[in-house]
Amino acid sequence: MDNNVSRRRLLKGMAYTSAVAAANAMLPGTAFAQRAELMDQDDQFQWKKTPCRFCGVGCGLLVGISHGKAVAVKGDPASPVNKGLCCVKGYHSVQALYGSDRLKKAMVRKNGKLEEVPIKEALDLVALKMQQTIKQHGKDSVSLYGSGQWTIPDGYVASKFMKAGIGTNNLEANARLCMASAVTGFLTSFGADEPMGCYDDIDHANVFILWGNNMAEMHPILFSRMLDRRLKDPSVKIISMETRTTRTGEAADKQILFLPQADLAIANAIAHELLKEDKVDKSFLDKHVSFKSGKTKIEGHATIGYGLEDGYKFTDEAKPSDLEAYRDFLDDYTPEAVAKYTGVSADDLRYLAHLYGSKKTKVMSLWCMGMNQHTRGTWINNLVYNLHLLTGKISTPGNSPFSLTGQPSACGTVREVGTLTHKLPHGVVMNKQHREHAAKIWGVDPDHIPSKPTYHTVDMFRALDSGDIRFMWIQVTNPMVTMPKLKRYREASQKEGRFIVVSDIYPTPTTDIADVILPSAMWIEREGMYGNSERRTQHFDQLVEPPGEAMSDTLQLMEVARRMGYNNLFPWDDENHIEEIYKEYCLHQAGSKHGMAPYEVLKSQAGAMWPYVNGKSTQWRFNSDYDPACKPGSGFDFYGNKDHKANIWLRPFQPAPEVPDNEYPFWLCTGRVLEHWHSGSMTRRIPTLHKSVPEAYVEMSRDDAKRMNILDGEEVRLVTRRGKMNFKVKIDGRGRPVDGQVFVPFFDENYLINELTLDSYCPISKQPDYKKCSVRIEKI
Ligand code: MGD
Ligand code: MGD
Ligand code: SF4
Ligand code: MOS
Repeated sequence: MDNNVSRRRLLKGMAYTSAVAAANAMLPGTAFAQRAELMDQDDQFQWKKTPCRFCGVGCGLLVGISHGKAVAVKGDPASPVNKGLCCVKGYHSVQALYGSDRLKKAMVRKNGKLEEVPIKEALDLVALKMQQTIKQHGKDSVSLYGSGQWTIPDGYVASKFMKAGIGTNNLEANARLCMASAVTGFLTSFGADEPMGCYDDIDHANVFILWGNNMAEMHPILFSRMLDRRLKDPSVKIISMETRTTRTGEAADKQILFLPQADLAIANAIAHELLKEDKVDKSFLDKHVSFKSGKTKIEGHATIGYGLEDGYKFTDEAKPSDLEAYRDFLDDYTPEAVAKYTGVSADDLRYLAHLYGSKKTKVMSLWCMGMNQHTRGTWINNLVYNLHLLTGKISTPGNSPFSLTGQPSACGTVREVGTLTHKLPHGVVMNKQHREHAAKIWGVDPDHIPSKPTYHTVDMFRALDSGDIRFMWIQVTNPMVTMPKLKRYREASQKEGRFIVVSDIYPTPTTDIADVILPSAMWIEREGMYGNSERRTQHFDQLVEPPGEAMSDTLQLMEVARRMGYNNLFPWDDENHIEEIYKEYCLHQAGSKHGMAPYEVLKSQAGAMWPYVNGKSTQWRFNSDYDPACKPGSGFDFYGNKDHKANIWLRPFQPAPEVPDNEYPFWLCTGRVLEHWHSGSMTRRIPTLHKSVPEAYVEMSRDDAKRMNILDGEEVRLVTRRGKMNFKVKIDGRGRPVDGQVFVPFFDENYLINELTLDSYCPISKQPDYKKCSVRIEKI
């Protein structure tokens, strides 16, 4: 496609303006230096507050505006999240607004070629196509695929449009690829989504245990906050469990390498030791914990039950259990037995148990994609909660199992507003009362909202392939880079009779397959809110004008919905629609368990945390000293569950669906690097960031390379059961895999690693596992 070629040329030929190697800025301490420099600059700009547009840490930024352009960034000292700090992506974030190939005009495919049209015409066409498709193939033949980078109003309007307007549950978001296991983990253990603690836990904990989370690169400001805590109190310990050596492991007091998928057994071994050594909090267990065993039934082949398509049946019912049954269950997980297949020594397993169990420690566990992108993602979330529940180290300052989010509003928009097939802004579609609650606020008949979920993300693309879905509108996500087993889904989108609409800010491999491209106004080119990892909602005003005819995703959705006749659902005038939408959304969440801070509060301060009750953010949920939803004086009250107790789950170790064998002898892991954001569409247009990591590569261990006679920088071919691709080898780079494993980042659209990854997923959360499949390395 000519579009494609010209984009490649542009990205390759970009002028490299800055000589600062961004990689340096990740070294602990440098962030502080940069901040000081920026603070020194005199006030020639107007500084306006906004949350950062990139990761789920949700740093508060001050953006310097001059002559209608965003020209500088500094950390907002008033933000309790980052206290004035900022990482390289934050500092350079405003440059993402100004790439020279920003989409400014709508485009429509005519006779195979994309042609510019006025945006009103493109919106007419989208509405017409949606109506025609519904008429011909039914409501469930149209779908909307959104994002954890959607603002809260985008997600709210999307949900209202699909569920209250059209009457279909064909709404999903990319956070399914990211946060779904975290959600099902919370729901099965506590009956309520999102962390009980908050970032202030970092300032109270004295032991940090990371479960496969490369925080130094992915959550850099929280990582600095943790290092800062250790500087102030040298007895603080940071333990990084990881499958390959990263900057996080290097900065930790102790690194513990483990084999992929082994985390399940490790968590059980720690629990085994805690019980054996009597390091459990008996009174907490008696009062606040229920035991559950999963009656897991998988029918069919052994590797089935991982969301592959061969008609498996997976059931996971909860049966009541007890402490004695749990003790028996853990017999298989002695440190010696577990050491044999996890790569972790029995001594290290005992050491971890000692840290969790010691009376003197306040423990914070942290994780992200290592545990969530996992075919037993729900289970491993449960198993880490078990450790905090056994020891009663939860919901108090510094004692905190903390599931980190990735995207700026994966929590705020996808999980809270509920832009998923089974969700509503409050509750789930399967629950009649929840449907009635939503329908009342929306002013529709409750029966208009279908009670059955339709397709989760992977299934939605499979339905596009089968033809059950004919129309897909994609906003703020780049699935033609980021879906697993990509080739199949790209081919699906190109089949006869499929119509794809893409809203983006730059040309991408996803706009390449579009029939209509809508140019979007991004971040501070419109008003909005994001919700970060610690339940903090943050507001930003429109600070600059969007380019050309670019329009916010909220307005695009409303414009199409109105053209389809749903005017009564979207009565707000364009001037203050964001305020009105947010106020309506708050009606869904009202109450002491999930009340949201009023619009005016969000406008005036650096965010507020829900449950926001009586003018106050709640920092620690389920603890009656802090959380007004708890029964007063109860100590702890896990009110998400009917019995007001949290669940300890008996969950076994099970192997990954695809493991290395003779034909494909290596593990392939994929993930991120500090300088790039996901598919790289924005960060590859920021010269400093692009220059620091200009191209994807495969990381290999020095010994494997030596054994195979492969040199650093040499090209090799990676082959999986799904595809093959050539990469340059990187040895002893920033990340260092152990023998038998390789790692490839996914930011580079010229190397679509997802053509090689596997689309199997956790059968409970439906989140795919991008962290492991088997691969062969061929010399060329
Ligand atoms: P990844 O690179 O996806 O990052 O943040 P992370 O999850 O920290 O995952 C790498 C980790 O997976 C490694 O540390 C590895 O040890 C672990 N891992 C591999 N296999 C296993 C396993 O079997 N079990 C366990 N427990 N761990 C394993 C992701 C986060 O980053 C997300 S979700 C988003 S949306 C954001 N994206 C992003 C970005 O694109 N760029 C930057 N710079 N920051 C980002 N922050 C967020
Ligand atoms: P992004 O690059 O964040 O990746 O995957 P995606 O969401 O697909 O895509 C965001 C798109 O929105 C970009 O094209 C950007 O240009 C555009 N954009 C930016 N601002 C706006 C806006 O305001 N409006 C509109 N309409 N568009 C905008 C992320 C996904 O990737 C995630 S979250 C995870 S956790 C998965 N991780 C993962 C992995 O670890 N390994 C591999 N191999 N693949 C993965 N894929 C998943
Ligand atoms: Fe932005 Fe995340 Fe960096 Fe904070 S840590 S500045 S939120 S990318
Ligand atoms: Mo990754 S939400 O998108 O956390």
